[in-house]
Amino acid sequence: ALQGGMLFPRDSPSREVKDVSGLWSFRADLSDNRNRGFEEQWFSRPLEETGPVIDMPVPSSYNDITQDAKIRDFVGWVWYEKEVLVPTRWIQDRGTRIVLRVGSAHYYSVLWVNGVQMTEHAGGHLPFEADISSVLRQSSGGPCRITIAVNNTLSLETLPPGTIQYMNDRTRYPSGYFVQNTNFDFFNYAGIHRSVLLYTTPAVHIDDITVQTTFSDNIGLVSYNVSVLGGSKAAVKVTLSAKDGRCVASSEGLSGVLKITDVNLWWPYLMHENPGYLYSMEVQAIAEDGQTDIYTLPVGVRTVQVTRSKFLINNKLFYFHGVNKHEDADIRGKGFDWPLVVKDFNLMKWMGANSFRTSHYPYAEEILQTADRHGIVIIDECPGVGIKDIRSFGNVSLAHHLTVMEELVRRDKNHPSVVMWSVANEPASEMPPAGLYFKELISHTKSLDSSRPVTFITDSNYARDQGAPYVDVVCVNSYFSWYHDPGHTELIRLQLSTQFDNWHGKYQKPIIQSEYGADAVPGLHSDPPMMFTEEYQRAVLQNYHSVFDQKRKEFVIGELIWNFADFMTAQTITRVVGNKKGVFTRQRQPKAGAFILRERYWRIANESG
Ligand code: GCB
Repeated sequence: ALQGGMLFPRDSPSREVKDVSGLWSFRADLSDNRNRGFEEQWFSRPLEETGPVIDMPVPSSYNDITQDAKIRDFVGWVWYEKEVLVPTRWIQDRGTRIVLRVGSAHYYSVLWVNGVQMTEHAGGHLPFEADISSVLRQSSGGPCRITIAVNNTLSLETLPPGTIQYMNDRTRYPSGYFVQNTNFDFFNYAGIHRSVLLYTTPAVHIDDITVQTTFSDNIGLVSYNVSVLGGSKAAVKVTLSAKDGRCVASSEGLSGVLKITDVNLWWPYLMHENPGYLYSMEVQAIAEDGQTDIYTLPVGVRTVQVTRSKFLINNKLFYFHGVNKHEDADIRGKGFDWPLVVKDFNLMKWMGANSFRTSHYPYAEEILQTADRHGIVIIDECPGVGIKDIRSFGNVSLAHHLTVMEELVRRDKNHPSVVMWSVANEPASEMPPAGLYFKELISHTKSLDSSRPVTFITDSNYARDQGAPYVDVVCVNSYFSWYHDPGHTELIRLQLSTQFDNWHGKYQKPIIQSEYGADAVPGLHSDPPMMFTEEYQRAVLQNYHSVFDQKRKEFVIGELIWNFADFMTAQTITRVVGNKKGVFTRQRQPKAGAFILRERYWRIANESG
């Protein structure tokens, strides 16, 4: 099990946050063995003393920042460095803990401060941090030189998995030539993708908070658990305030239940005139010497329930009409960017989308916080995409997958917007080892969080899928008239009805169409429709929709378009400068399909409202 919590760093009367993102020094290790940086210990001195450096913005993928294809397509270690100034009072006050936190870096990271290794982390989409107080105090107010080496190589033991293939035919490839293979189509953007923060806490500090909520009639119940580190005898006080600042409940002790009369529930938008309602839960940990740590967590009170044919939020029917996304945009790649986040939420609301799946990896915490506030529902997916090789079902891979789920639940457990966990996308779930693999993975996830349903997304045949017995909701991807029977939109209705009846007949579980769609190169037109035109994408959508409309009266509980926006992919003969299945372009302009969805989603919202 993991050590410690991973609370999102927030300012408070006892805590300070300093964002050290911005321009960093950067070098890709292009040496033949890809290992010169470690051999020459580039972390031990300022990076510019060991060779040439370039400017690299953080957060951002490094791939599209330069004009150099070698950097765009680089596989191996890249080195980031920044020297920052730490306030003297942080250093002088020995009761202050100073923590360095990386929101995410893809994929494997090693972190040094002033040449001393602080931590390493495997996984490109979840945060990691280190207490750097003592290293900083040793250099007594001197500089704080942060070095982060990041390696984007994917192997059978990483999530997502990949393989490195050495090309040994010397008539076609130079010696040492290799390529990175993956079983997913999105570009393997790399670098420091989210903010790097320094933050402080008192020595005795709130390490983690877990809340679970329910209600009965007008009474809301928030059960909480707090863990405090750095001193065993701290007293804990908890107060819950409404939006107007009025205290509605309070409690003492490391765990307890807060009772709210006349509770304002957290509702998805389109279901309530006051959606995304959040209380503020202020936790105080008071050490024996009187030093107090304060952390305030937003809390939404809501319930989630799955029946044989329905999905309920606060005991009301919830139908997912939403999108699959990617963290992807021009220039910055997968780097966090507020303008992009706010634009995407505005577009989702414009089209009446009430939900999205974080395909195919955990998104930035700021995105989940935005969804909490706006009342947009999330299926939170771990980076288990492209598990196709039978070796990826081995024990080492499973152990890592369990750890990643622990990290994901630890980070996202308190978000009311998150209503379901997805442990994987399109694994080879018909392979014999998949049964045991998904049984363990899903039961482990449920042991970490008993309050949310768990699923994985399948594209296997219903009769052969080994993982579906363990999911709460069956999520199916299909691309009728695209990867199967290309051009034949007239087959969609028959094939889709059969797909739904097969799955529901076998499992008696509710079903989400978790992907469907077609590529449309914006501006390409034809009537009658042909593949890759906007008209074709529209026709595929309309055919799918007519079947959704029949089946949502029965057991289909959601539809998520693939994809919200066009996104970059590896270069292959099936992709034209990226995947064009977006209903928006990569620059977030609508194609014809976006207007179809907008009409439809608002119509569905108005029916049920
Ligand atoms: C899928 C994958 C998704 C791809 C999509 C496509 O099934 O889950 O990651 O981008 O198909 O367009 O091929």
